[in-house]
Amino acid sequence: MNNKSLESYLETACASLSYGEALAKLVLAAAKASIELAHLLAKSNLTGDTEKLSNKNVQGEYQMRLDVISNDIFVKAFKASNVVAGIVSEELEDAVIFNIEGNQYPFLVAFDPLDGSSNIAVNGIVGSIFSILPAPIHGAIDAQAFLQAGKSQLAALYVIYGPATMLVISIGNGTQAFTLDAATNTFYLTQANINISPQTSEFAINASNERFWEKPIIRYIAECLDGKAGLRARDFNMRWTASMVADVHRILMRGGVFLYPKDNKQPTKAGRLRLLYEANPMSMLVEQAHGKSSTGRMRILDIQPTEIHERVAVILGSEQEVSLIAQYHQLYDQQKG
Ligand code: AFP
Repeated sequence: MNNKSLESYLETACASLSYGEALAKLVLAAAKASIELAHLLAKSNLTGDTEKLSNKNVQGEYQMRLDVISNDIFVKAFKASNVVAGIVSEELEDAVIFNIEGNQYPFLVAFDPLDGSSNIAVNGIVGSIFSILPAPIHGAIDAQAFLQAGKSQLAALYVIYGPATMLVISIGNGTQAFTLDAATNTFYLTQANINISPQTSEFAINASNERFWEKPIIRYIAECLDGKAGLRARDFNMRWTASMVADVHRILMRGGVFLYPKDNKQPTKAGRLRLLYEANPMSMLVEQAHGKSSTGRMRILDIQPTEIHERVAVILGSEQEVSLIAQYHQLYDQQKG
């Protein structure tokens, strides 16, 4: 294997960062924990771990047993790393602060331990998503410390558990993809400095929600569906995997646009996806790969969060498509006055 390993990439890439050594330690801890989870996922049909539990998480969604198992694996890994002051997890109602008295650890981690877990029972693709934020040094910390705009992230990464287990990361100098060699439990660099094509003919959206969408989204999707005969003068393809990690990974690999817009199915919710541990890390990875990420009305990484499980509309991917969709929102809002 002549590809660079994750360890050796981090050694070089983090060398110039004041927090570089601690960041490398944290990323390797997350990588090691994800390998443990990958092995559990591979045998979950045999161990009966694919079952849905009777209890609901803070999101009001029924938990899968593997949601709980994966959360425990990562919480344990972050606590043991001794560089994480606290965590926010999709599966836990409150933030967990590891050292209540004066903090001396550099990072906060917000994560979704098992994204797309509804795919588990059908052997579909799932992933884990991590957002790494600076922790306030000294002084006690609480959940308020996590309420930082996404542009403050020091790093973002996800692991996708597919035919290959891959780890995709940005520490602010582009987006890199690593592939796991299961024989040696080592991640190797396979796609360096990913560049999302600015134009695409592929969109990802849960089309069953169409009747709940706002008009700019209805307009954009209708024009894609009109194909060659319509305004876009080309045919479009559609994909939807019900796992944000899988859809974003495809977009990083071959372009495309992912939309989970605000819809009127639950008008009080700003969107379905969570800002801190889904939208923000994915937005950093996409922007670092020269893509764009917006709510349709503003850049996601500029949003100032107000609570740790806040939801947001997400439109991300190929720059020209995201810009066009934002333009449709602007025109719609102007017409609405
Ligand atoms: P689960 O983790 O509950 O399966 O939800 C996955 C997700 O948060 C995100 O990964 C998908 O893009 C989106 O929800 C799928 O939503 P739909 O169920 O409406 O397709």
